[in-house]
Amino acid sequence: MKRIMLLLLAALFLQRAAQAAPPDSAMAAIGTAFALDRHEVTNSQYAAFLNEKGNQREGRTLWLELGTRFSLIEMQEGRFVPKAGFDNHPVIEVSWEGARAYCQWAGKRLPTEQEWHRACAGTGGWSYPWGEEDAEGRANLFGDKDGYARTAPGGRFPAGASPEGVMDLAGNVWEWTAADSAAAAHLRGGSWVNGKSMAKCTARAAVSSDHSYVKSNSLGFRCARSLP
Ligand SMILES: [Ca+2]
Repeated sequence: MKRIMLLLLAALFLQRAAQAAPPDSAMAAIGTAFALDRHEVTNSQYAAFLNEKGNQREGRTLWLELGTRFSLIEMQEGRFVPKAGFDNHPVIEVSWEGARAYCQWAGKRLPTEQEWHRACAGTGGWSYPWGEEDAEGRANLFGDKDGYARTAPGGRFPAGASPEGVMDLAGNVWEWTAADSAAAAHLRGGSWVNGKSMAKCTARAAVSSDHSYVKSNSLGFRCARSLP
């Protein structure tokens, strides 16, 4: 009897441990040094963060710009909620500070530019996450020929995955990377506003630059974590 009780307790413990385990399946190990989110951070994930921390003003702006005609998160009865149908689309209109704060809240951090590039170009120095083939059908880029006039839900372009299974590195939204300050931060990967040249692993942009192709409605982020 005692032995059965112990077995039941052990089973319960294992079940609880499985439930409480961090969602590491949502991250891909890149070599042995770090792991990267498989997907860009979504509106529903960012709304959950804002509901816990509030939309703080840091630097020149709020973490999330609300109320523009592009924003995909809105306030409903005092809570942050993704607009209908946009739960799994990447968050946009997010400041560098807002991206950094989210990753910290999630127990992660922004990837460095070097890490982002390694995840995109692999060990072979590829032009795109999938290699050298044309971007058509592999990324959400400019125009609606790819099926999406603006952002796409994460993971809709499996042919565009990196060897380690990271999705949408090229296109969908530009992705913030780590820096000493917002002014020094760069974005990688291009977006639904851009053509394929901006989706190359080597392409980079900054909002402070003269390039008009970087707009807040086309930028988001994903998080990284160092591996022990
Ligand atoms: Ca992207």
